[in-house]
Amino acid sequence: MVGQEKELSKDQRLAWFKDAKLGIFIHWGIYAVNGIDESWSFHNGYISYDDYMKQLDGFTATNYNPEYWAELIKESGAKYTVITTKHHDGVALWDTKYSDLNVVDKTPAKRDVLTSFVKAARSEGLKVGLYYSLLDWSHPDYPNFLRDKKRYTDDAKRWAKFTKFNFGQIEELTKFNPDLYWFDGDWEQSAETWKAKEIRDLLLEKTPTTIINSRLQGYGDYATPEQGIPITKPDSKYWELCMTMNNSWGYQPNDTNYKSVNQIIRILVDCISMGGNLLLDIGPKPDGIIPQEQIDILKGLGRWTNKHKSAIYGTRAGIPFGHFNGYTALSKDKTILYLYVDNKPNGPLLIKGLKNKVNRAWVVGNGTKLKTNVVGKLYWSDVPGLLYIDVPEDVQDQDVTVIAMQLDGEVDLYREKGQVIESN
Ligand code: JFZ
Repeated sequence: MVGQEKELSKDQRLAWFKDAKLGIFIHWGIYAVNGIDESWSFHNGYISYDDYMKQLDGFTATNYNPEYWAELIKESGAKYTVITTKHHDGVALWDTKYSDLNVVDKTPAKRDVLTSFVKAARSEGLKVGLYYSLLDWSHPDYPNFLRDKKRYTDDAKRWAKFTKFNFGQIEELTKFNPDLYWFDGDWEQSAETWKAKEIRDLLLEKTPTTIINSRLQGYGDYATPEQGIPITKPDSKYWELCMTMNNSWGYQPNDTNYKSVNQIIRILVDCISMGGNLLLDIGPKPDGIIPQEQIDILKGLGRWTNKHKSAIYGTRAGIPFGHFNGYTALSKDKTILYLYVDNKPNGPLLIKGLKNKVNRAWVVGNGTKLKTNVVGKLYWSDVPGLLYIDVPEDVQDQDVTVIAMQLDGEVDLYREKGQVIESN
């Protein structure tokens, strides 16, 4: 880079990500044809490789409508979307010139289904992330094939051939100028073997604003706890929880174990309260239709996110547990405290240990002003009183009610054990 053009700082690159809170992940591939585990089903021997690859013939994309996908994702309230450009099975969704194992050459879809989605998502104002599996269990020069069958163990020449191929495909993806790269499968090789640093340098050279998930053997930008919701706030300043709607990443009609809209909203709030993002997955059918259950969840989420925008986007992690019996978040400037009420209150809400004066409290997405009432404040003690807020039934949300409190300044908490009156 030229002298005066300084490299963007990590904070600058990740600013949109920190504010985004919700993304939609898409696992679309030939595994949707039989409705089986993406790639792992042949790797683990639940189906032979040849039978797995027969699914190529069923990937039609007949009803694929990328504009509708993008619209729906936008409607959910997501600010970004991440799509599988190539899973561990090596089947590319774009017209790669480095292998004919792609949906253009090998499936009845006969077209690049990635470019049109990237375009549609961008027209909806969504940031676009590309998922790419570093490992490729189909490539003739990749060492690992089946769980119990390797192609080779030590062969620098073959590995060099694979590396060339891998960099070739990655370079093709850079042409999309992705806002985010979501790598996967890094665990099978070391950073040195993947040339992880060179990959990172290449991506940032081509797209200086881009960001990279954690699965690049230490060369990523943010943490990705998978499936499990963290219990305490992750150490990483930037993190994202990726999660399925049922128990599968790809389309599996037998898997009806969907989380409810209410549960997903509460998981989103959980992430927000710890300063992270939720990347929620959908798995479209081989013809491009998004299953109705998934559409319903996206729309249900959209109802809530649209109503509560100010308490979602751009917020920061809330106050420590103990002050309020539930999730909280703060506005960027830390002067508005948001309370997420995910159960029916059985009396007024209680906030303890808040030193600030509350200038105004209201119901987000509804505007109703609420009365606050401080009791038990002793004039001679530093310990704040008990702050009560009544939330009338008619202003409560069907899923999670959000209360905003404008404080008289940056949030200031009493974190001591209390004033000792008598010692013994
Ligand atoms: C990976 C893939 O293998 C899987 O098929 C899916 O695409 C998912 C999003 O990512 O699975 C992983 C990767 C990492 C962990 C768990 C599952 N992990 O770090 O716990």
